[in-house]
Parts: sequence; C-alpha cells; structure tokens
Amino acid sequence: MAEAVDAAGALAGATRVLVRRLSDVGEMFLAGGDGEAEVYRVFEREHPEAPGDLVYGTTVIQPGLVGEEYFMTRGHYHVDPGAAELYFGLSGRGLILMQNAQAAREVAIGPRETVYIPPGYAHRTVNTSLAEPLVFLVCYGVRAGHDYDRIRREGWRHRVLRGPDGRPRVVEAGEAP
Ligand code: M6P
Ligand code: ZN
Repeated sequence: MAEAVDAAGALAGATRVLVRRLSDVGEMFLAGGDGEAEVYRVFEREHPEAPGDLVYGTTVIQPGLVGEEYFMTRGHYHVDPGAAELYFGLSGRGLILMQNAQAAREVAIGPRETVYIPPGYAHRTVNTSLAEPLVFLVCYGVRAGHDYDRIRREGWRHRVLRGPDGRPRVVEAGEAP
C-alpha cells in the first residue's frame, strides 16, 4: 500500500520516529546549543533485514540558528564503504554537505530535486531557510550503518553560516564567521 507524506513531512507508514533536540545535538554547533527546541526529526520505515532491503523515510529539519549557524543534522559516514544514499526534496531549501578524505562539497536541495550521495562520503544536511522546514525523502540500503565517530574525529571542513547580508554562505572550518 502506498504511504503518504503529509504536509508537515510525516510518513504515514513510519515504524520509527527519531527526534533530535538542541539538548541532544547542541554540541555539534560552533556556538554550542542547548534546550528543548527541536532541530530535526526522522520518520523511518524499517523492513526485516534481508541483504537487499531498503530503509526509506522522511527527514524534517526545522528552521533556526545557533549563533549564526543554521540548523542541521549530525551527519555520518556509512559503516559499509560501498553504501550510497538517495535524497529527494519535498519542501523547503537546504544544502547537503559531502566529504571524504580527498574532497568536500555542497549540493543544494529543494522541492522535486534529487541528490545522490555516492559511497564513501560523509553527509550532513543543513536547512538554509529561516522561514520553513526542509523536508526530504531518503532511501538507503538496510545494511549501510551509521558511523558518527569517524566524521567527528576528522571534523567537517565546511560550515554553513548566515552571512552579514543575511544569506547563507559556506565557510572553511576555522575561517572567522
Ligand atoms: C537522513 C538519513 C538518515 C539519517 C538522518 C539524520 O534521514 O541520512 O540515515 O539518520 O538523515 O541524519 P543523522 O543521523 O546524520 O543525524
Ligand atoms: Zn546516510
């Protein structure tokens, strides 16, 4: 049966909902954040784990800033270096940060836009709008796995901050905002 995504981004067939608040993820922001404000939530449809199964769902990142840094996901590598992921924008606007040992780049995402995350790239999603949530569909292999420690150790080379003109800009880590 088809599973609808409602206007707020909730997936009807979700079997798991993860909510990340500033109290959970505040430390990832340059300025450090705390409190009960919701940063993002993930609606996941899990399946019994057969090797070729897919996990799919939606992610909703709220609009907001910690200091001058936009709300974003933690970001992770896949444990399986061969596992890719696909995003499809539903509403709002954002940037996907991708990074591996050689390269770091950003890809914009918006409604009806597809972003492919190749195997071996850490990925983090940033809501660059302060007016509306960023909602996107995700799909990846059930055996991909989430490795949060590796990218935390390596550090993100790019950050997305609100510039003096009030618009998002990508800065190198260590560069003054
Ligand atoms: C997307 C997918 C999920 C991921 C979620 C939040 O929905 O990539 O696998 O869990 O974003 O990202 P993170 O787990 O890095 O905080
Ligand atoms: Zn992933």
